Amino acid sequence: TRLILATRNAGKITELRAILAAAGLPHELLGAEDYPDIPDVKETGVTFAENALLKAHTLARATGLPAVADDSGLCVDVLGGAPGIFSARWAGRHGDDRANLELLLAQLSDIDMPHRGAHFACAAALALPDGTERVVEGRLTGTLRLSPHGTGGFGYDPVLQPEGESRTCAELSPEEKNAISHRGKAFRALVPAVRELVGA
Ligand code: ITT
Repeated sequence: TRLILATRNAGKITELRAILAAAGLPHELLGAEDYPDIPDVKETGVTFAENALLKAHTLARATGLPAVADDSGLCVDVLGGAPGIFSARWAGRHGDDRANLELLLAQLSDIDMPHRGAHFACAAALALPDGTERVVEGRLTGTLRLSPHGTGGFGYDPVLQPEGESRTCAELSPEEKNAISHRGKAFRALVPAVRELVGA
């Protein structure tokens, strides 16, 4: 059976392929790039779960295949949970990871270490062409460092230091990050639903 990943974010695609393969899903994973004609999904939801479902339903309907989608972001305690669902376009241009990271560090420049708590959140959604849906969430809690460290991962990884770690997410190996990440937790929790609704 085939599953389509409803994301155009290269960092997510790499992680999702590894997470789902490690969880033993035998499905052939197609990327949204295999379906270039599909219109961009307007992320009009106000929660990660709503946006993940929007993306999964749009792709499932357009392709006739079961689709999984990820909506995720960084929620900063002293910013009242921002950037949250706006994490990908915090500095203005969608997907400009470097500008987003710079803006975040500038916004937190007056905030010292004990007050730099934050978490990554991920909603993992599965949608079938007939409209059946499932969605689950995962979190990774930590502290935001004062400057970027490491070259791995993507997005805000160079500044988020997971609780109990001395390294940032960008200093972890891909396997280490996936084992504890918001995305790893959410998609491993989605696997039983994929088995139940898609098979295998
Ligand atoms: P798709 O909608 O095509 O999946 P996107 O990048 O637009 O891709 P989102 O709207 O879910 O996806 O935005 C996610 C943003 O949150 C992403 O651009 C990063 O800035 C941040 N983010 C999410 N997961 C992350 C992670 O594991 N590490 C670092 N930053 C992350």
